[in-house]
Amino acid sequence: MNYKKFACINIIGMLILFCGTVVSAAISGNVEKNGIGDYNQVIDSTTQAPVSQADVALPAKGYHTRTDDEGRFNLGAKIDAPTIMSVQKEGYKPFSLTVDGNSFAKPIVIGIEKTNPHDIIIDKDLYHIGDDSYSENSANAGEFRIKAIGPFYTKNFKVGNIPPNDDVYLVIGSVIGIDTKMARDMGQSKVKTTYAAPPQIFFNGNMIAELNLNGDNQQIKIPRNLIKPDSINQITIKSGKNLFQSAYIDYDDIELMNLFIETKSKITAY
Ligand SMILES: [Ca+2]
Repeated sequence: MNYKKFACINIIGMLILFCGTVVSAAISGNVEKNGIGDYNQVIDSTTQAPVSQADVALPAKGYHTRTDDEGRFNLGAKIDAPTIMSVQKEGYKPFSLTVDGNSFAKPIVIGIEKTNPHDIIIDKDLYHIGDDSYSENSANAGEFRIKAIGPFYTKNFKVGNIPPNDDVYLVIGSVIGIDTKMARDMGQSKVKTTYAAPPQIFFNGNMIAELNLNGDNQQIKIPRNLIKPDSINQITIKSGKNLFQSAYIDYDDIELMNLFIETKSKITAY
């Protein structure tokens, strides 16, 4: 059962390091529990038991499969450029991971986590935000398959009664295609001559963060005073503009998937 002793990879460690200096909101770390096994498998990150009948998909490629009784799955689709893979199972937090051709050189084990009572799943679909006009060198442009919904995404969702002392985070499962200067400097975008302003995240009309990098599981702390309990709240994500195009407005084309709200109890020191 060696495969269960999988290594933890901190996918966004670098991200936090770089984002921390530029966004106004706190982005906290979250360790993705992935590793290498004997076959591709989805497990419960707490119990390590296999998760059967989980939906595994590459939405941009229109590819879907399900895990078997042992949580195993095969990806029958060829991955030649980074794309978003999702794993969905009732009762679990929606999971996504940016994968490329090397991701499945060896089988991977994906740990998914049960939802907490106060978690709110806002959206589990994949969206392309922008204007469908982008450079072939854009970060992950090769994988844009779905049509843009326009330069912004917005969604209303119900918030219940969140425990008053909990910290509340907006989690963006995966985002690809951001062509900021930082994404270029980090090697995520190959666009040499231009870059774009970062996408902006609004909560009930207030900007709470800017996204400078592509990556998985980006967590944005939502100031509690912006949250309207027992009422409808709104999240909006606006694509950044190409800062080197003045003749017309060119929005940065990005794709994102899995938006949810996570609450965490503050750790009390005694
Ligand atoms: Ca564009």
